Amino acid sequence: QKFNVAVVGATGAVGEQIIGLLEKRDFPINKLKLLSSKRSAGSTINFRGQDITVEEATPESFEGIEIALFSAGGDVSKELAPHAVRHGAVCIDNTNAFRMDENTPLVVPEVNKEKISEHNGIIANPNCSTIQMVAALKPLYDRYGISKIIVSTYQAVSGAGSRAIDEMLRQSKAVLSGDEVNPDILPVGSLPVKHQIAFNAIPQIDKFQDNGYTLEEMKMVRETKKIMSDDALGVTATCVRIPVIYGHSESVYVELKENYDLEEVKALLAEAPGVTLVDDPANQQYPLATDAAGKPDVFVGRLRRDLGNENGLNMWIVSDNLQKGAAWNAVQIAEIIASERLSKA
Ligand code: 11C
Repeated sequence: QKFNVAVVGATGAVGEQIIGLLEKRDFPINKLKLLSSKRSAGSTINFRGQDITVEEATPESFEGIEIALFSAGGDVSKELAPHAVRHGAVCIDNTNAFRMDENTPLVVPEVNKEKISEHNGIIANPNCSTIQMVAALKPLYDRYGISKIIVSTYQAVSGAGSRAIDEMLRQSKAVLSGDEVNPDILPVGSLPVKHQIAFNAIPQIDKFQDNGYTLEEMKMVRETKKIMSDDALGVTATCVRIPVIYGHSESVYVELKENYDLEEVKALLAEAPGVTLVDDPANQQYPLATDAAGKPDVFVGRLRRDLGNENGLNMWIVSDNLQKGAAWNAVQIAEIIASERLSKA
């Protein structure tokens, strides 16, 4: 059996990676429909040697579609995912639109793939900075329990889209040649104040909420509790944009519920699915965004015990935000749905 698949947001940074992964993974596709906004429709994208014309996404685009992968922004998902469901498709949504909806599973396959079967037509893909953190922490959560997570992120500009990448490169050249920088996109395109990203670190990703945290920080708090199915789990986040193109890095402090053996922690992480341990300080080996870029794994290193709390553990977690943080997690979910359907067929 092969599936009729739609990719909504096909011309965007994440959509491009989804299409590349569907091809690379040899996903069982009967017909691939590539959808976008009216503005981007009409271009062609090559898939398995054939040029496919990108069409404007409308409520009727989903007729006959069985699996729809959305990454065209929350408003598009809110408007069109219900139509895709009406036409019988299962939607895997990469936006914030349905993540905290209690009828929508929020899934990282390494953590809670059993939730996929509880869907009502939509499965939400978490935020990139959350995905890589929970994938790395899951084996420790299962073995020791976790009471508190304190995370600071160092996030790549590609998280804010391809225009933010262009802005960072343009500003870098401008600084080096002594020209005006003229910030235009970051930290948040729709807000009036902009800041320089080149040679800088901006402690704001997305809009501020009434509680003083940004939306990105609150996504990490809420999504982590939902994915781990643990409302009592303490999470506090500070999210920072840095001038890196691909790959979010995270400094994570976790307080485990019991004392641990550091060598056992390393062994657990070395065996964890989707996780690669890179932790060899004597040889200056630790995860780097430049090494993670383009790869599906979550890389973990700099493991060390807190000096004051024997249950405290510090670590450094890096992953390509467009791969495991977005496209790969979504395609993994699609693969699980496809294999379940195939096993029932
Ligand atoms: C960033 N994490 O790096 C954001 C991008 O909710 O899926 C992903 C936004 C989301 O700017």
